Amino acid sequence: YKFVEKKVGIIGCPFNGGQHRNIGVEKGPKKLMEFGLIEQLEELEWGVEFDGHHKLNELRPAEDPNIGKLKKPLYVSRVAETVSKAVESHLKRKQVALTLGGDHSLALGTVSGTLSVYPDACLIWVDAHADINTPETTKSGNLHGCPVSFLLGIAGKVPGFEWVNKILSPDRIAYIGLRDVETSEKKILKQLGIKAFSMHEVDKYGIGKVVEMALDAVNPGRTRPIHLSFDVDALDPTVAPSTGTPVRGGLTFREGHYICEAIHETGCLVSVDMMEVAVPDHEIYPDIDDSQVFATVTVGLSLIRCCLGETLL
Ligand code: HAR
Ligand code: MN
Ligand code: MN
Ligand code: MN
Repeated sequence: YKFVEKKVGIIGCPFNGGQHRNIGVEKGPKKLMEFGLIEQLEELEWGVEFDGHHKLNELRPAEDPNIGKLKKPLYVSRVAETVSKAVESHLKRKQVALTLGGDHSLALGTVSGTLSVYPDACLIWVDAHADINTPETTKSGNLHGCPVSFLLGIAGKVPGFEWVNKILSPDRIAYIGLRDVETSEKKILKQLGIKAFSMHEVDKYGIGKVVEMALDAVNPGRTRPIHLSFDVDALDPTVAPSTGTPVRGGLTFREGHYICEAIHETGCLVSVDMMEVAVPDHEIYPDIDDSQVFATVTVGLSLIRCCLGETLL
């Protein structure tokens, strides 16, 4: 490991304020832990630190009016700031920071925290979505569709978000798995020349070549720390059905795992997000059954294990 000791700090983030569905994305972290994450990482010989799930509900302001289209801006901002400090504290102690979500607006915090300890870090964003809408371009107003614009410093001034000051250069981010990108987002990706490997490129080159090209783009000498932000909806819905915004035509089980294995092999991984794992109520989402929740939680766990060195042989 180029930057950390073999220790991991788990940051549980039961949060759904960056999106509007009542699908239980705030219940993902607890489920991931209940399914034995600590034991699994100890089995891989990691020292594990877990301080309990963060009580993010308590950060919800009494009043939180929309800012333009943005929904719950103050809540999301406060939560992300708290999470950034948690990530920062684990990284400063030479641990890998492993953040469990929760909706993907949390990554505004996790990546900011990573950049504050490792200013030269690069970001691999694995997702069906680009999450790069700005406060101006977002149609939904959901902040889980916007974190990357804040991280790149193209979101403009938004009250409450003044703390976001660690700016990621556009040549330090690469996407893998995209297939549901809005026109507004495509324009931003093009304008900034951001390396993005959609499912089209995965089909064309294969996942091995795609990961190599992504790493060559953002981390050519494999000398920079890597933050991996993995949105479980990057996987095909047949593999990870229990998530807020499933999009068909996604990564296979093995493609998802390959990404994690290859990033582990660089020795550069310092921070990992596993986001958007949902645990819905049967009454509200009768179409998602226990076996689908089981599949999604267990694939989340096995992706995490691969990030931390689990191999097939
Ligand atoms: N692009 C849409 C929006 O901005 C939906 C993106 C959010 N979905 C996610 N994030 N799960 O990856 O609202
Ligand atoms: Mn901690
Ligand atoms: Mn996402
Ligand atoms: Mn997504």
